[in-house]
Amino acid sequence: MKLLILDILQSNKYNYVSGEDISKTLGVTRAAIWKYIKSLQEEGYVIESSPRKGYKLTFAPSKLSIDKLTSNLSENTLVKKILYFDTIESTNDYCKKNSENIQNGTIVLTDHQLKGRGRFDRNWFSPKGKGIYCSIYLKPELSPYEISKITSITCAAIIEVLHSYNIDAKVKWPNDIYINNKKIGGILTEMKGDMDRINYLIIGFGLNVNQESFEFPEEISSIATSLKTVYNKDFNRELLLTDILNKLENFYNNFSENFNFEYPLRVLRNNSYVINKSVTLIKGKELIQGKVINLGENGELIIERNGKTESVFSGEISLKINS
Ligand code: BT5
Repeated sequence: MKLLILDILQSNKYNYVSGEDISKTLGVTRAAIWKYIKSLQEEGYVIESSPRKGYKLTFAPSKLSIDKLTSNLSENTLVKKILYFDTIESTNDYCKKNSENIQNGTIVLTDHQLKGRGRFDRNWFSPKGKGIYCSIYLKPELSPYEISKITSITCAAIIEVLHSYNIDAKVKWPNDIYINNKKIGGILTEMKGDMDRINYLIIGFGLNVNQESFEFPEEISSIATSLKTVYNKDFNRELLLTDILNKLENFYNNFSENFNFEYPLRVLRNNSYVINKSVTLIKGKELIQGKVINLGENGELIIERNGKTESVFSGEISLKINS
């Protein structure tokens, strides 16, 4: 029923359709129509309602074109299968819950996450049709100790792609992508394994693409941004995602086959948002203050504290830049 109502509104785009007409056409009560309209609004459709004129659709969230992505990525050796959902709780959670049944190289994509997650179970705001929400499920022959490098490689791939669009993006160690001092993306790498073997790996990343600044919820409105907010135009999500997955393929294969981490590390060092800054590292209840000197050979943070240098590995640590 909801889709039938949407169909009527879409074919009358920019014009009002009265509730009575919809009700007659579909044989449902006007109260029921109102309920479906509310549900469409919650999904990101902007529908104006007027007691006298009825309903008018003014904005429909765009949908990722999976056909386009499938053909764009046909040569990508990392992408063996694409699963797409209009709406899902979390693409990373989907991979986890179905880890026994999905094949190595499955990419899970969605237009909308209801429970998008960051590190430490923090929330990832994922409005419909506006961002990139992607998880890659892999079964690599890598040691679990390499996992933080996978996050670094993914950050570096996203940074290089954004630079190719002339976008000056930076990495806030260990997993945040920043533009203009605000967060535009984040990476959540998760794995299951034992001491010396990874059973599976999930590389999840989220990127704010076409959100307007006023669409961010209040709690992140001062720290979050999107490409549209900065550049005042819509970006093609399929092209951006294709470029990221192709760059990631290149960095990932070089790393998993030849252990080549040097190039991504150089990208991270050259585009760090934290080097030379004074920071507070938060590890549970412990706060560590220091100045970031560099990134080490394995992508770890090298800080100076009380006149000494220390290495900090990402693990359970959050980083705050001191003002
Ligand atoms: C991250 O966590 O930045 C990793 C985000 C990964 C999201 C992807 S989307 C596809 C895949 N499936 C998932 O369920 N997740 C992954 P963290 O460093 O913990 O940052 C989380 C913090 O960023 C939150 O506490 C907010 O302060 C802020 N935040 C939330 N949503 C945001 C957004 N859309 N843009 C910018 N900042 C946001």
